Amino acid sequence: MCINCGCAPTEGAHNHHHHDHDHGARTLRIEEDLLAKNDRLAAGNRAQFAAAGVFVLNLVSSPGSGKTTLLERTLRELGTKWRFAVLEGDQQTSLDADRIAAPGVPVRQINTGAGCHLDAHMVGHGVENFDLPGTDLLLIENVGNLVCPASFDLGEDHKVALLSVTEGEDKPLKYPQMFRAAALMIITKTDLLPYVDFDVERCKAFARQVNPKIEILELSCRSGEGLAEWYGWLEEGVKRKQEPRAESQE
Ligand SMILES: Nc1nc2c(ncn2[C@@H]2O[C@H](COP(=O)(O)OP(=O)(O)O)[C@@H](O)[C@H]2O)c(=O)[nH]1
Ligand SMILES: [Mg+2]
Repeated sequence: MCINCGCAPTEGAHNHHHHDHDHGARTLRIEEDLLAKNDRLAAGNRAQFAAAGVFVLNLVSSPGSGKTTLLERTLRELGTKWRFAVLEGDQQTSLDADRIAAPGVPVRQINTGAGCHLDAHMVGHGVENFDLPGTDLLLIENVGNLVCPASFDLGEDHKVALLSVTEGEDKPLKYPQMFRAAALMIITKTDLLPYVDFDVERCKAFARQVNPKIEILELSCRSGEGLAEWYGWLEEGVKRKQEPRAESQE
């Protein structure tokens, strides 16, 4: 377990000062226990979401990449088409949950305190008061952090990694675990491209280098460019998730 943040890094990470081998072995065991427990709880969440036919996304990025802005815009434009629910993760404050407050959309804030990621246990409790069978899409905004949330399965269908053009195109290479864990990378704030040295094609190539299967969208919540493709991606996911239920109801 990482002594600094209390979370469990994986492969290759963890070059802290474990000169003592026994201590290292014990640390590894605790990490495995922690992740195994999280995976069990995540499987429970996933079963619950599948039974309810809810499409669940776990939005991950560094702080400020535009997660809340994208949620706000999506709810504003699709909030009458589908039934949404939102979980907002942050260390402190309910600022993001307050921003999200949209008529008829249940929003729940989860404060992690010193914790740098959401885990399956928090999400399981977070959705307790949601009407899941009456929900099409559950959007989870994770704590802003490109490292730790990669290791924690919440029971989501997909992790979606946002990367804004002000962050540099090398981030998929620097934080490969996150981009490997994500099904979709969204390059955000494309309206700012004229002002920054961000090479979109290189960024895409880096992302595909660490995850050949990753899907990629580019959008701007300011100009609206690319939002239609994002909505299309969401729609496909919702339909796919609801198909098995629609068939069994025939
Ligand atoms: N220019 C521009 N700014 C954006 C865009 N999306 C978000 N922002 C700004 O980026 C900052 C951080 O956004 P926020 O949604 O809070 O990021 P989060 O920390 O990932 O939730 C805010 O000042 C937003 O207004 C965009 O598409 N274009
Ligand atoms: Mg936010």
